[in-house]
Amino acid sequence: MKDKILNKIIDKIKSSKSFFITSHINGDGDALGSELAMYILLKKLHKNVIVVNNEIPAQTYKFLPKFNVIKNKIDKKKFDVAIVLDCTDSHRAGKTKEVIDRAEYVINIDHHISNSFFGDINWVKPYIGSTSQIIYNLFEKFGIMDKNVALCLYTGISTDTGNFTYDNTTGNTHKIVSHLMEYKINPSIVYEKMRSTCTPLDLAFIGKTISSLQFDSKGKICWGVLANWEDKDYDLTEVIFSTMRLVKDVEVLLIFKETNDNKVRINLRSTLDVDVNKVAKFFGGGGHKKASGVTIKGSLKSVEKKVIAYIRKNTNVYKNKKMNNSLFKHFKENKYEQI
Ligand SMILES: [Mn+2]
Repeated sequence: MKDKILNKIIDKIKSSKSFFITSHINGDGDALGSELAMYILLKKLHKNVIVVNNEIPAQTYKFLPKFNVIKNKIDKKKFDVAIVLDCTDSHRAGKTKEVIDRAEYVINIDHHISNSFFGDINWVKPYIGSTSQIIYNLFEKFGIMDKNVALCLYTGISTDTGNFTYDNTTGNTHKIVSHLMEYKINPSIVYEKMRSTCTPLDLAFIGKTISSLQFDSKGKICWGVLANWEDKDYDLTEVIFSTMRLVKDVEVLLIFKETNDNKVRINLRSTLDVDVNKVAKFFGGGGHKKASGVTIKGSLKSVEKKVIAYIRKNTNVYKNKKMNNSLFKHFKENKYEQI
């Protein structure tokens, strides 16, 4: 099955001339890494190819080879093929959706369980940790690999596996990474580039967010609110999540962000068994079992209440009877609000 789809994609690439590559809004390491690897592949095959995203990516990623080819200007041209990477739905691509819709043929390559199969061909593998890991097979088939491609794919895989710590990290992930490492990737440089991104002001902002975190009375759900988050030129969501993850026994993590149009953007993470994709889906969003997102209309307070109540009632967050008593006691003594 896998080879059938893969071979169809290879045939389509071989027989087409012009390509448009895009991904989801606010591209992360996997989105950008897989886009740039694909760009390099198509260039090597002497194709006409451009990469356009909803916005110019965060400067954090400028260490990626060919970073500057990523533009955010919509081209009126019609392309033979649009390759959409790491994107659950063409709407998630933001303003590049119109170019996808115009393309003669759409190749959708993704690993989100909530993918809507919007392509003419859909190479969707929800059980693989990253889009970069999926497309590695394409490079294998073409027999094309070099240091630049390896760095792009490594960055994508490393990003979406939480530096090889999430449970989507498999033996196969390590096998692929072992091959990529032959191209002299320096993991500590990639890690530092991705991690050390904050300014002192960002740190103050993170501190403020962390000090106002809230917990449910059993200490299983932890959530925070990002104020004025749209003013930041770098998305601090993952940095804040990684700090929230330090709290013992917490199973569901949420970050609420107010948008200017009376909507609230919510990012959800799960550390154990709770399926946050189902939660996001209920409210009209989606993603993965352990990482998902949704935007809901309404005020921050009402959305917060609705979503937390839904998680408490409709997920297995309290299945594990062991309560987080130590945490509860600790926070009771402090200023943390309980509900
Ligand atoms: Mn991804």
